[in-house]
Amino acid sequence: MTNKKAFIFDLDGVIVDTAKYHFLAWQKIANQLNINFTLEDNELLKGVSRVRSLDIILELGQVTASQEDKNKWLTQKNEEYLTYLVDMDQSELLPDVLTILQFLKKNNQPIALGSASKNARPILEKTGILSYFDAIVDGNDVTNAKPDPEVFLIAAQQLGISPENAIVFEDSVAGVQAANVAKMISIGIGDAKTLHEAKYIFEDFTHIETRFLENLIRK
Ligand code: B16
Ligand code: MG
Repeated sequence: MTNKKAFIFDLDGVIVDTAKYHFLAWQKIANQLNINFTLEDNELLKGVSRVRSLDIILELGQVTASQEDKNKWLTQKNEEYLTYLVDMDQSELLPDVLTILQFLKKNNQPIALGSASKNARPILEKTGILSYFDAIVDGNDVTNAKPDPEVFLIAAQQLGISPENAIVFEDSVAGVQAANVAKMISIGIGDAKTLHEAKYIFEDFTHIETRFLENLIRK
């Protein structure tokens, strides 16, 4: 196999399940503000930037706030979130993530991260997979959030691969839409109903066979 494709991975919900930690950290802020914030509400925040996440929570509670207060809560939320990352290690990788990364590396395929998170690097380091990534594009590098394709376009560009030859693994609807807008091959990881706009959908990486990846590379 000599063809090269860009394989771009989202982080939260694809590589690790950090949504549970985001939830606990946001819930602390919501409690402080007397806003009822449930696990179901947390679904609205997947793939969404930190700033937009706070706005969604404030909208849920019909709370208006000054920019100063918002900044304070954003800092507080991140400090709380970071406490959950302290003990993170390779055991937090979602099933078969490592197998897929190893397969792609063995086949000389360029790999990038395309995430909204500003905490992406420490998470890749702690889970021991940083060295697999040829490019890392995260919330620190983009101005437009998904469904804008910016994060994936920059990732493909950094890998030196054209968008049509890029493959994106995503767990959020906005992320799948961003990949589609970029004219990349979108692969939804998660619920088929929710991610129906994706070109291919798998419940998780354990359902992706080597043959499927080989075909993607050959195309
Ligand atoms: P941070 P992804 C996203 O990551 C999360 O899904 C989303 O819930 C979070 O608000 C966002 O990162 C920002 O994260 O506060 O760490 O900068 O799914 O795009 O990898
Ligand atoms: Mg995600």
